[in-house]
Amino acid sequence: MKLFGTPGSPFVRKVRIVLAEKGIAYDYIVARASTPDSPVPPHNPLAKIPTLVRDDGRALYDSPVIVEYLDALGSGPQLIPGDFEARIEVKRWEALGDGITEATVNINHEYREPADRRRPPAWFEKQQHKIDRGLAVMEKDLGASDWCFDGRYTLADIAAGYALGYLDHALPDYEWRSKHPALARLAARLAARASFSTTAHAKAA
Ligand SMILES: N[C@@H](CCC(=O)N[C@@H](CS)C(=O)NCC(=O)O)C(=O)O
Repeated sequence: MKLFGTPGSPFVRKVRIVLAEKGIAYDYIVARASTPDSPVPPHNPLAKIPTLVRDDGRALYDSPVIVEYLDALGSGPQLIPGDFEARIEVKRWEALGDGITEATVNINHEYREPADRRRPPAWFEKQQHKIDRGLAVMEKDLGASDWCFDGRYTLADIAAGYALGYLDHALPDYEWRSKHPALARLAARLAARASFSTTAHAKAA
């Protein structure tokens, strides 16, 4: 199978973490989604990364669909529980991680605009509130547990971990650890896993 993506995309990293956890071999095609010559749109009409192309040519998107597909393949821990209520709870964690990451991407992209063309402060506050509220819920739901759901490693931990990793990468001045000690412990625990360390976003030069 082929994965289209870039090292800077948090959603691509999420998929790469799952591929590593499941021990699945793949070709990593580094490609942006919406450059004029991008190879992505023929596979994904939405022109977004990650896009996964299976060996028979069928494409999958977006990251929640891809990780659910991958969880059924390969070895490694089962990341999405089979039981309906448990599955929905893990998917809720995934939605929280994805939503925090979306807001972080939005802020990061907007900062690339010249200062006089940026959106108003109220827009930044709205994105920041999504991040703050999302982290507060994760912190509360994680509590004293080692893992986000049911005391075992699941996609919920990957969702929280890749969102926190992207926060550190994209908004390095945002200090979230002191207010969220349980998440800080989780991030440290996850950083020690090969799936996280081998896919980490490059540090800014
Ligand atoms: N919900 C999607 C988000 C994917 C996404 O927004 N990817 C960005 C890169 S980080 C992208 O492809 N942007 C190009 C575009 O929107 O044109 C997922 O989880 O896969």
